[in-house]
Amino acid sequence: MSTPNIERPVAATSGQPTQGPLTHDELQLAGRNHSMPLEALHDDITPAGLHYLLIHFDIPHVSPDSWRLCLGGAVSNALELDLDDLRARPAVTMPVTLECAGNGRALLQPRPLSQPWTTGAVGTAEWTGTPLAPLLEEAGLAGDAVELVFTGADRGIQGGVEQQYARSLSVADAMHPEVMLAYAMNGQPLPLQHGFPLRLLVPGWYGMASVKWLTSIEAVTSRFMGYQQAVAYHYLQGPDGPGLPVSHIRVRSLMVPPGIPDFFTRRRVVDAGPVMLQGRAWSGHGDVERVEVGIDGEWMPAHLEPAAGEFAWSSWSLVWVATPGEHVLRCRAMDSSGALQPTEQVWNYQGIGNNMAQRVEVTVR
Ligand SMILES: Nc1nc2c(c(=O)[nH]1)N[C@H]1C(S)=C(S)[C@@H](COP(=O)(O)O)O[C@H]1N2
Ligand SMILES: [Mo]
Repeated sequence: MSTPNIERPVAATSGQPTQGPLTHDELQLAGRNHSMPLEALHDDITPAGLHYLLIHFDIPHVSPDSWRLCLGGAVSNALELDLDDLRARPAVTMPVTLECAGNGRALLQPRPLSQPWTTGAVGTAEWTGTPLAPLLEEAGLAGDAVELVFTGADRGIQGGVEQQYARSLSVADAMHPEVMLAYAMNGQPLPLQHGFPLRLLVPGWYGMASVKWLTSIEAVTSRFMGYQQAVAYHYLQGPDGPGLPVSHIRVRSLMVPPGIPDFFTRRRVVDAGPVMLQGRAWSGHGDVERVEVGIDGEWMPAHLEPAAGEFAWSSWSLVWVATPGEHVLRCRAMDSSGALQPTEQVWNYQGIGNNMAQRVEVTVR
């Protein structure tokens, strides 16, 4: 099976990973899909406008008046709900750290051609919605239902396949209590770009699972083989699959780059003396247990605060006494599964899950 890379434009540049300069196609994607500026790591909650954004196709135009969510397929009681129906149901609000599976892709060498993220494809918003499990219970899943397929209103072509953006979850995964249908972000109706009027939210999983502009949930009796499920989002060593499907977020930490940036290179300039290094760390495989900061290759434990929520990042800090000269700062986290961020790249064909420890070069004056 040929497995073209997930967010790669089907254009002259698609094909093998490259060592070459950034392509026009990557630039187009980078302009549409922005990172979170790392200085936003200062705050528990990322303002919607600073939260990273990933949209494969176009933002669909959805009219809230005619919009309906259809829950059907292998169920005994198909449901059709409008936004008021969903808002009238029990509501939960939860901070959730969302990260794109492709975060770190453009730092890989060679570079898989797709959305060229460096490190900022992450954000933590306070999402409000209604839990999915009770809705599935009301719909009455058939005994032979194995998965739920979640389909968005957006449509496009990827890997030569015309499609609606769609992903599935096993019945067991979909029934997790934290999985919700979200209609608000940071206390406001979902912004258009984040899935208005409704999105799925699967806390702990990389972002691809959290289908935006949700229009239907279908219970199916065999595994869903749509493009975003069966071709994209696999850990692979080459173009041929199947590889391992991508699910939960790998442990990662990031720091607010200290001092001030150079405009063009963004290299940091810092004054000598005590500098408060701080950042955030998160994992979809359990709590963050430790964060270490590397100063010129020497690792030191950082102070770690409790997470803002079960599926939200934790804040960390460490005072560094900066001495004049050139320095390399890094950070790495370990989670309760024992996973530790690598300091060297671990390459894969789609450029997925690259949680290599961040590296910040600093000139101290
Ligand atoms: N319908 C739809 N849902 C989608 C996508 C999309 O392109 N279309 N992108 C996915 C990917 S790859 C990610 S990382 C997250 C990004 O969510 P955000 O833009 O709200 O940060 O949405 C996911 N849900
Ligand atoms: Mo993503």
